[in-house]
Amino acid sequence: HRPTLAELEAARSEYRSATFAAAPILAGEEGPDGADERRVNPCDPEDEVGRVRNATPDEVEAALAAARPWDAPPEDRAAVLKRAAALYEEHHARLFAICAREAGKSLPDSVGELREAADFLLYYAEQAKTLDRPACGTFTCISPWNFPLAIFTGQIAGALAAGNAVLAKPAEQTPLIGHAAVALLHEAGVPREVLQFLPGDGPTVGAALTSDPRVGGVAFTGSTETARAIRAAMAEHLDPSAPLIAETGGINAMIVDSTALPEQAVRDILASAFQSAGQRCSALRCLYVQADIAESFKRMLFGAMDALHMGDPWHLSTDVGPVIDAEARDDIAAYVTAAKADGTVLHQLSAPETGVFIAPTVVEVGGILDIEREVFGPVLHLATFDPEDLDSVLDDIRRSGYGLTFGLHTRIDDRVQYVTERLAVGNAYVNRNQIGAIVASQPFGGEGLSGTGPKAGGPEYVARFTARARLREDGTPDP
Ligand code: TXE
Repeated sequence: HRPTLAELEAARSEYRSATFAAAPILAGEEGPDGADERRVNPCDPEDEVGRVRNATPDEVEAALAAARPWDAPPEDRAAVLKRAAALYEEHHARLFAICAREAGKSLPDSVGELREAADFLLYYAEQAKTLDRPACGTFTCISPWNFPLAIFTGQIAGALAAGNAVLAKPAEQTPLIGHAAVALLHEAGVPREVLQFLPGDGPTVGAALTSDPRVGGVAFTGSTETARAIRAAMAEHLDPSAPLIAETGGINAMIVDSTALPEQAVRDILASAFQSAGQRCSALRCLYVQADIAESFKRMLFGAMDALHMGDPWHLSTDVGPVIDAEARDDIAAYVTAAKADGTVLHQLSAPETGVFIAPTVVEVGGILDIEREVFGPVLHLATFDPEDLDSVLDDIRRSGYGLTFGLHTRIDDRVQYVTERLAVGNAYVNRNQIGAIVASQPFGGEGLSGTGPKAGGPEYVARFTARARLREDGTPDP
């Protein structure tokens, strides 16, 4: 379903000032009433989007005790997941509204979230019918705030398709969207003891849900650091056969050589680096431009940046919305301030006064190795290279240790093959925008520090949510 402009306008007027609530959804009795922690719009601190009550330790325990794998036949599970996709579509206006007001997502981004979430449900429903191994038991799904509907739903759908019980913990920043999604999954027919919802903090609720021996597997998307903590907790407390499906960050590069079509490269760079205010794990972080075209290319890039419009994500003219919250804004702003002090800021737009905005910024660097960490915002690093040094650019990119996305703009066919053969990245994009998953046709996932695979939206994903019951001939488990 691609909403029309009129539908988007209707969603805006219907849900502009509605309030939402999130609290645990358990199989058995739920704890105290009353969601009391306020959630406000990152664009407008006066706009209360809703209230949240996090899961108590007793509720986490009750959820772990009540969880039951989904013993319905695969065809029935598939039918329920497909019904859920239809319900998501039916309730699109409400979901768009929460995505925009809780997560600062632009309307096109929210439309993308819903389409990806629905596609995951439909695709994994089909995969459910082809599995020949049993479920792991209870799966914990821990998701980030930057794709609060698509990633949240994709993890749950994968685990459910394989017949697991699911304990879903949304990111602290986006419980309202998670709550709405779980309510629709239940309405579609997922039993309550099969899917429970536990909003709460990472170090409390998240840690409890990844260090209990009753958990048979964990799906996680977020930072590499948290993935490491979860892996350590699992190694200590869970059965060694319990899988960890981790999708983490990236310091993603793009190379633009002198044969590239500059208009096309600029358009793709703006989308890759600044869409969603750069808060995508797939986002372009470090652009390498061939030195002999660098001056003219920079002029063209900065001119195009000047035309970007920052503001309320609900205005269709908005290209760059806010970042997720004040903490993220302060963190990115401190990074940009330090770059300014070093004299490396090449270009910067100006941000609106209210709301947690970071203006798109370009910082000059010597290469990826000068970037200390993944800055999760609209900050693009720029380096130049001489064509005879292409190999050292590739070395530099490899040494970051990440391997999520990579982009190349060139019209030299041999170079495409040369470069892509030498980089271990999950998704490489040639002469196009570095985006994420296109379910069923472009599976998405990373190598190295960027994750464990298998790729979301691809044919192997759901099978990872099953028990490794099979052994190879030499007696070792077949992953
Ligand atoms: O992630 P966190 P944040 C990466 C990206 C970015 C960073 C920041 O690198 O810079 O994450 O996002 C839960 N045990 N990506 O700070 O902290 C937490 O509650 C169990 C990549 O939000 O890792 C939340 O639900 N769970 C990316 C989830 O982990 C714990 C998408 C993610 O939080 C926990 C978003 C613990 N000890 C961010 N600590 C992508 N690949 O798309 C935290 N959590």
